[in-house]
Order: sequence, then structure tokens, then C-alpha cells
Amino acid sequence: MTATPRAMPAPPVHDAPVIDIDPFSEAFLADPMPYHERLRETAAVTILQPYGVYAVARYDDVHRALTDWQGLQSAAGVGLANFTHEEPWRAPSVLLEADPPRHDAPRAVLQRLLSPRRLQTFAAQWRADADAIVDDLLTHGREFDAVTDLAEVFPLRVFPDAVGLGEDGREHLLPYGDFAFNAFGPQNRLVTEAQQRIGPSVTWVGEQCRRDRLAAGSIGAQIWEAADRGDITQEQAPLVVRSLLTAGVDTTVTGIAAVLRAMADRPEDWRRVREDRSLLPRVFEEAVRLESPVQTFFRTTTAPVEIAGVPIPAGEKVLMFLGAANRDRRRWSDPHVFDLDRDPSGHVAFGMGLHQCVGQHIARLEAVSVLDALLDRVVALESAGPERRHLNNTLRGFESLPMRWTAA
Ligand code: HEM
Ligand code: OVM
Repeated sequence: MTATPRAMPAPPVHDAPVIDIDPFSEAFLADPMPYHERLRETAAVTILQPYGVYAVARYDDVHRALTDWQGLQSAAGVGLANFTHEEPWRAPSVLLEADPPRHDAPRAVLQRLLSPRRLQTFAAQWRADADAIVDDLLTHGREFDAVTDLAEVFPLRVFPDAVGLGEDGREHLLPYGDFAFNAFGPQNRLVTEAQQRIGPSVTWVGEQCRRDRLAAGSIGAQIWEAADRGDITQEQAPLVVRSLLTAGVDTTVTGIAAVLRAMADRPEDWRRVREDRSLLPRVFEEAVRLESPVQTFFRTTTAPVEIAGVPIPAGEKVLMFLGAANRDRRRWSDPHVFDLDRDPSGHVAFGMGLHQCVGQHIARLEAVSVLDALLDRVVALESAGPERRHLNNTLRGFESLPMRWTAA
């Protein structure tokens, strides 16, 4: 045995390589997969040259970043802007852009109001609404646009009623959500162009959060009742309603479009699900894994941290590529294939940990309602023309998905 003369040398630390990728460029947003591959394979942690931010794209590292709320905070914003030195475009969300302990009460209120058990009260009505929309769709010829004729129509029919909104002004919801998701990125063309016309939508959404605008018995009204009980403050109540109006529409439109896109041109899977509707939740989960409607979120380091052995100083932005993690071959076999026989649980399309999507049961119930109605009436669903992507700094969605159906 030889004595150790000095302290053991520190284990080698590898600095993150700088990589020239802009995840908010039009080239990236139009076709992210080749960039995801480069990000995953270059190193566990990279530094994105255009913004000087850290990035993780492998499943394990994204999962760890999502669950480490102590080392990686949300209160400095989950977009590129660091709220400690940059003014946010609106008052921060009391859920998404908050850390414990401030996050806890608003989270508990929404989690209870949006629980699967509470949502059961909507199931029959939503199924009837889906039936009516699909029936109407099928009277207009054999072709339709899965985005504009269905994926947008259904959530806009059921969700504003559930929250308790009045009839007027609902056309503001999609542009507002689209803007909010763009605003997590840099001030690129997507943001500056939308900025010109978003003012009236911001004003309208703000007004709908007031208690006197929300129908008795609605989810929105129940958020105000939680404030009356003291579960949350009177100041938090309108912001909790605002979270629903911000995150609750564009996401489900994108999710429903993703599941329809995944099922079109898969006649064997369509037939299987027609015969066994218990497969529906898995169809939805696998489609959101594959498509990852919400592609990215940031965190900010609270102190020096290490991810995969790479040191990151305090106060740095870390970009988590949810979509890349959901297609990491280290975690998923044949990651780019929609596979009804895989277990998609553990995907990070809804995030993971403390901030995991509190609206996911709404998203699931909406998607299952639409699919159920369609499966009852249609024996085959096929693509009927080129799909068009809708570009957004955070959401990966479609502008158009032409489809053709064959009646049951
Ligand atoms: C949080 C995705 C639908 C409301 C999140 C997060 C993701 C996500 C990835 C985590 C954010 C983070 O970790 O920083 C999705 C997807 C959806 C969807 C893919 C549809 C397919 C919805 C719906 C609602 C909603 C329908 C409301 C009705 C929220 C809220 C949060 C959240 C309020 C913040 C939760 C918190 O910070 O505790 N969502 N979402 N989402 N989502 Fe969703
Ligand atoms: C919010 C929120 C939550 C999730 C996503 C989101 C625009 C916003 O609480 O306002 O995206």
C-alpha cells in the first residue's frame, strides 16, 4: 500500500461543448428531429451558441432536470427570459412560474378541480358534443381537415364551457395561447409579428378571469370559491383561471391533431382500437410521446449544479428538450415508430415531478371523446394531402392535416 501524499485528484470534469444550434430558428422548428439527434449525440450537456444557454436532450438528463426543482428553479421563468433581470410580458404564472412553497397552494387547488374523478362529470356531455361534431363533419363529404374541422372545433366547444366563459370572444383563446407559447422563446419573427395584434386578446383573457365573468358551478367559479375558503389568496384566483385559459386550448388542439395524425394511415391499429376501446388511453399516450406537443421548457440554476457530471454555474438557463427525450433510443426501442404494443408510460410530454401537467386529464378526456366518436362512425382514416406545420417557439403543431374517411 502506498500512502496518498496529497488529496486525491478531483474526478475529471468535462465542460459542456458549445454547439451552433438555434432551437427557435425556422429550420429547427420545421424539422427538429435531425437537430435533436445532434444534441443527444454530441454530449449529455451542451451550450447553445446563439443564446449561451445550457441544453439537455437525453431522456435521463431531461427527467433529472424536470424533477430537480431545488437545483433548477421555475420562478425565474421557464422560457429564455430570466425574470431576475428581464421584465416578463405578463405577471408570472402562480403555477408554472413559481417554486415551492408558493407553487403548492395554487397547484393543490387545480389538482383537485381537474382530477379524473371531478372530470367524470364532463364525460357524457363531451362525448355527446364529440358525436355531434363528428356527425356534422361526415355530412360534408368524405374529406376534412383534421386540424381546422375537428382538432380546433372540439376543444373550443367543450373547454370554455367547462371553465365557465361567456359565449363572446372565444376566438381570442387560440391566438392568446399561441402567443404565450411563442413567448417562451426569443424575440424572433414569431413573437414580433404576433405582438402587433395580440393586445386585444390579452385584455380579453384578463377580463374573463374576474369572478363575475365565470358561470356558477364552473371550474372557474370553483377556483374563486377556493379563494373564499382561503385555500389560495384573492390575488391568486384570477391568475389560476388565467393558467387554464393560457395552457388549456392550444395544447389539446395540438394533442388531438397529433393522435389523429398518428392513427391516419395505420389501418391495422385503427381496426384494433375499433374493436378494443380500452386501447384508447395508450393510443393517446403513445401519440403525445411521439409528437411531444410541448417541445421545450427552461429552468434556471439556483446554485452550482452538476448534470451528468457536467458542472453548471448558478443563475444559468437550462433548456430541456422534451421531444428529444421522448425519442431517445437509450430509453425507447424504435423511438420514431408509433407502436401500440409499447408501454409509453414515463414519457415526458407532460413533464415530470412537481410541475407535471395538471391539465393532462382534461387533455386525455378530450382526445378519447373525439376518437371514440370517430371510431364509431369510420372504418378507415387516411391522409388526403400534404400536411402543413404550424410553427411556434414551443408547440409542435399543425396548420392543416387533410384526411379522408370511409364510413362504418
Ligand atoms: C404544465 C404539457 C394540456 C395546464 C405542463 C407541463 C407540460 C405540459 C410539459 C410542464 C411544465 C413544466 O415542467 O415547467 C401539456 C400537453 C398538453 C397539456 C402536452 C396537451 C396534450 C393542458 C391542459 C391544461 C394544462 C388541457 C389546462 C386545462 C397546465 C398547467 C401547468 C401545465 C396549469 C403548470 C403546472 C404546474 O406548474 O404545476 N403542461 N399540457 N395543460 N399544464 Fe399542461
Ligand atoms: C400557465 C401555463 C401553464 C402551462 C403552460 C403554459 C403557455 C402556461 O400557468 O399560465 O404555457
